[in-house]
Amino acid sequence: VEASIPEPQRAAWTKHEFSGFQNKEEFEREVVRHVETTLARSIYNCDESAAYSASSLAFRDRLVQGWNKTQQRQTFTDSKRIYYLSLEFLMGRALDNAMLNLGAKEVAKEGLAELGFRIEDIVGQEHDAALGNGGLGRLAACFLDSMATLNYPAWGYGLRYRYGIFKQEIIDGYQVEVPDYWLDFNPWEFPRHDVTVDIQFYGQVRKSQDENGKTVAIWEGGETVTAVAYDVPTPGYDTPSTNNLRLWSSKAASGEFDFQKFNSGDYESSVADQQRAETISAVLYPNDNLDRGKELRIKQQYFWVAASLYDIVRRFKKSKRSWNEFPDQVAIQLNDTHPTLAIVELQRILIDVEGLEWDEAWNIVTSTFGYTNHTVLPEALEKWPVGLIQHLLPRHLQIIYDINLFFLQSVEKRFPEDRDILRRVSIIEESQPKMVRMAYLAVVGSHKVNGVAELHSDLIQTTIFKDFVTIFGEDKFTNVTNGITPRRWLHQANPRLSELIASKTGGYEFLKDLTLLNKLELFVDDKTFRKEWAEIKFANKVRLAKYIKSTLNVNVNPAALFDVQVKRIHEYKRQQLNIFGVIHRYLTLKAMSPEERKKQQPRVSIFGGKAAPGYWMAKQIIHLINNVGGVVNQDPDIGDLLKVIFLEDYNVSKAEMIIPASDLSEHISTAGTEASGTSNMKFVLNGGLIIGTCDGANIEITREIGQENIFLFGTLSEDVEDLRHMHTYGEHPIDPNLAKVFDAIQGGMFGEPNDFNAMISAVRDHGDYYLVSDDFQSYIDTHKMVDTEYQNQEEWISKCIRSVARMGFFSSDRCINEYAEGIWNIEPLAV
Ligand code: GLS
Repeated sequence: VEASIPEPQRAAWTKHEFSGFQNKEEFEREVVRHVETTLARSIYNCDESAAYSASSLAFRDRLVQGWNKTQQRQTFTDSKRIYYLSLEFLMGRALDNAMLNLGAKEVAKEGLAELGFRIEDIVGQEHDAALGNGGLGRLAACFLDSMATLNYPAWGYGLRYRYGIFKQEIIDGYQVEVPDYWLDFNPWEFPRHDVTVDIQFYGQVRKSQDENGKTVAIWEGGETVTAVAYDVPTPGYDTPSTNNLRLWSSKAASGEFDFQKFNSGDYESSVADQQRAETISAVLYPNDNLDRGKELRIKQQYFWVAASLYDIVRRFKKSKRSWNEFPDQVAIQLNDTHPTLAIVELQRILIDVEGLEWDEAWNIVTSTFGYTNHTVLPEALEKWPVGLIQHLLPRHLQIIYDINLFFLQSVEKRFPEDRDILRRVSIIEESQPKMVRMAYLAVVGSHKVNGVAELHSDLIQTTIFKDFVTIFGEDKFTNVTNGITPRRWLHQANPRLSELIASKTGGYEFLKDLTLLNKLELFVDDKTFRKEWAEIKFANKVRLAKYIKSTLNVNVNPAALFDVQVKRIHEYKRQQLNIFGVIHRYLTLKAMSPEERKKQQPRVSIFGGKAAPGYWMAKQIIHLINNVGGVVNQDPDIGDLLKVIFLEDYNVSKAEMIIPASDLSEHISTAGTEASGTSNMKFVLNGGLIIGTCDGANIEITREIGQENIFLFGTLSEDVEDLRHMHTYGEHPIDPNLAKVFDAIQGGMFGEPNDFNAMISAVRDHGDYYLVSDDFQSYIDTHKMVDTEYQNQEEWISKCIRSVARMGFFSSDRCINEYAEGIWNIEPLAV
């Protein structure tokens, strides 16, 4: 690799080895320097926000050193890299994470204290980087943390949305969406105005002959938009490795800003061009597990994958290797089908730009990509109208047709007797209008396809991809059960618990090898240990109770059982089941005598989560929860026995506060619908128990921690189809307890009687697709068991400790190692 500084001058550079800060004094000096120079403030006007900015800049300086070294090491060793393509990265806050990963939080805490600030207040100044909807985006963020921690040469590629996921306000019980403009001041990104790629849209394809007489396709005309790189350093824990997350921002291509128009006074339309280009990366689509098929969305997808591939190919070409080495140097993981066009784009680059033959190119392509499926919900599976792709990406549509043709030919040859198989597996769905099935394209164009939990990986192989298993064989399909980073989800979110665990397991090694948690089993019977454990849980609950008081002005008793369901609001996740259960509890308490009530276990039911703005039913669920809270929380008969709380604007940093405060959390999706779930892992890791269905990763959590430590209930996934069939064609009497709940709602107990008719009808009259009635009785019975078991605190805490001790498997480090070995074929870089 060539250095841009000639040999004789390099000594002048290297003598200035910059070390950042090593101790409290140096940290303070850096903060003061940034306040007084970078921010142009002083001792007279340094508020918490300025102290946050300066602290971040001080840490950023340190990150950059590791980052530079990591990038240089990757370039020099020229080892294989993994590129993780994800439309979502739900990063949360960066400062706290940087402090912990760099092992300098104590230094910062003391330094800030001397400068007159509390570290919690400074960390709390930061705006979440919320470039994601839910689990899928947060998984990508956990993966970045693990890839850096394990020293894998990895890059993330995404979009730099100007607006992340909206902020949720609750007004009169209804969700209202407010735009999240988060880029005011973001010290964690580096604009690379010199790293740009021009991306083409629309236009036509013309056939031509090259100098050897070979027919080639020329894609010309249309419009060009420029992608500008913004780099975000992502540090590993306890390692100098700092990887890069490259986010693309769109702007009008140079020359697009039409000076002709500008000078002739047509200022507005020239600005309009500019704005149209910028629209591409303007906003994150706020849907989770739902595909809306909007044109701008596929423009985002192509813009991002084309820029990323250009970058990847450019980096590969610097090594001057031959093309057949591409898959030895490059692994690309598709986080869901959103980046599937990358398959087509790489094929296009190889045949149209680099002049490779189709078969050689296609071999390279399929050896390079891996595809992770994150859902089997039909409404989430992406399909794009052929006409739209024809218009937007005419050359890509031709290539998709060719990929499909060759694929179907090979299928026909192998299964000549199955006349229907071609229709079933065709990448083009012969519907009106014709559609491109992105998941099929992703399967055909990848060498490995994985689901995200065992049940889910089995399901994709027996349902949506069944024919493809027959065609490609079982080896192509695999499972990698999701994981979470213990750095953020234990050490950062729950520092006292982390410290207690460290004191018993031999230091903080468990943060790098989570299986070391198993040493905690030795202390389950240790009374003082249990007491400390319980004190920490209580303190976390007190903190959440204070937050509830300050934001909602509701008093909740921290000694009550905190029962939490925080996640996106979705019918399949069944927050409606939860709130119906809460209403049932309320009705039961109301019917009791005061003496009987005294014997009941006090509870706080806590909800949080956003509904997609266009998802009307999900918004109704939020409304009902708030209405129930409005009635129950005021009821003097009930007092502390039951409180119902809806926490506004659930996001990553709120999760860090809520999860450590939970006694019981709800993971109650209809069996077979939640691909994995990852908050289930976070809650257990923080010493809470879970109530859940046999779905997603709940099943593996049960296997690891023991079924005596989890409250399972409800229909099994293998029985779901039959029940649905019965609902549609047979008898479907509503559960009698649930019927009473419906009567209470429709009798006006929780506001306008008719407001919730649709929610009730979905269960009573429209086939109860999510099996709310079928599972209701076992759900409330299981909650009764929870109440009884919670009364025996000693036993409850023992269960929590045992569960934590057995959670080692769910580290995202394990998960990334599985991807690296089984899919990417990549090794860590020695540090
Ligand atoms: C999701 C699934 O719904 C979750 O169950 C899963 O944990 C997550 C990460 O694999 O992916 N799929 C999706 O579209 N959104 C998700 O959160």
